[in-house]
Amino acid sequence: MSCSRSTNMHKDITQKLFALAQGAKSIVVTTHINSDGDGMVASLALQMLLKMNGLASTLVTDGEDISRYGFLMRDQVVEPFHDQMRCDLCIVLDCNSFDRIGNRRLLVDTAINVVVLDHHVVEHNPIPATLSLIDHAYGSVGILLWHCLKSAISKLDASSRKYIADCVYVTILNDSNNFSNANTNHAMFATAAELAREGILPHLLHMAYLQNHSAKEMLYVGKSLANIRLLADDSFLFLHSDYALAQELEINPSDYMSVTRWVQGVSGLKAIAYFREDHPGDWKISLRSLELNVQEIAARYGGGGHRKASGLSLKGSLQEVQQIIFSALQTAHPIS
Ligand SMILES: [Mn+2]
Repeated sequence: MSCSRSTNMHKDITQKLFALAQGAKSIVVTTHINSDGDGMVASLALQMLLKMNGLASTLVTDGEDISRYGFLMRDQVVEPFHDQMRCDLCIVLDCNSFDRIGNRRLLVDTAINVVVLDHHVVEHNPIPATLSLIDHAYGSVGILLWHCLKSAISKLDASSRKYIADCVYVTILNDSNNFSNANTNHAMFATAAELAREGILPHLLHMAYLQNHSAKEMLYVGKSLANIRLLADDSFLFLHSDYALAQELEINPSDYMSVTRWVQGVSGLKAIAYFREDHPGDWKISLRSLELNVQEIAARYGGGGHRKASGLSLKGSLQEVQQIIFSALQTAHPIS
């Protein structure tokens, strides 16, 4: 890991980004499918930064419910993707692959210029970009924005800076799971200290973002936890939420927070695999391990992420997809 590097070598791309933005008649900011509190919230921050510089943009979603970011909404311009959408400049955050952008590939393919800002390892189908900054040393893409657009952010008034700091802090809460994931490091704390200096209130952001669960969501989590199974001499923990559960509770599972966070820290495990059935036979799988390289497994099946935390999609019955993951974990490489 090049963690120490990230504290010293932030590359400020403000000039290049703003040159592209000023030359564009229309700007889209977007992120990966199954958006999360890093990509989506970093998009909110970037839209604000552009707006404060007189540059209008549209945040294009996949149509997902983004109400859980309601506490960060300030007249943002957000539109779900449709086929007729076009833009001069398409800025993609927290994603560098066509595999993770879904139908919004059309926006990238037809844009005059594309900017990719990300902190994931480059896997399949990289998105070609006019300007790209991809560095896995950053704990969240929000942290990347904070440092690499610093010369623009520092010129904002105090309240806009505070807004962007709030957003960046939420991206940290999301990607570090409240400073508990393996990406928590000196650079992340140093960034958090800078954000605190801008006046953010971490306890309120924590409550608004990480503790904002409905009773229904807790029921979904609880019923998923009741499915815990231990395999391979109790070294693999598997759990799942099937489509029937989502239907029973009348929820869209992809609108909910990660169930894996509730099993992180279970002692004696080599790996955790969480299986979520979003449509019948259509499983989104999250892999977590401190010992095994789960990114290799995810990449083999068209997914991606980080060595210790990755995701992929598989089709089949629960038994079938669990067998695939079980075999892959048994032959997985240790993290060197
Ligand atoms: Mn991220």
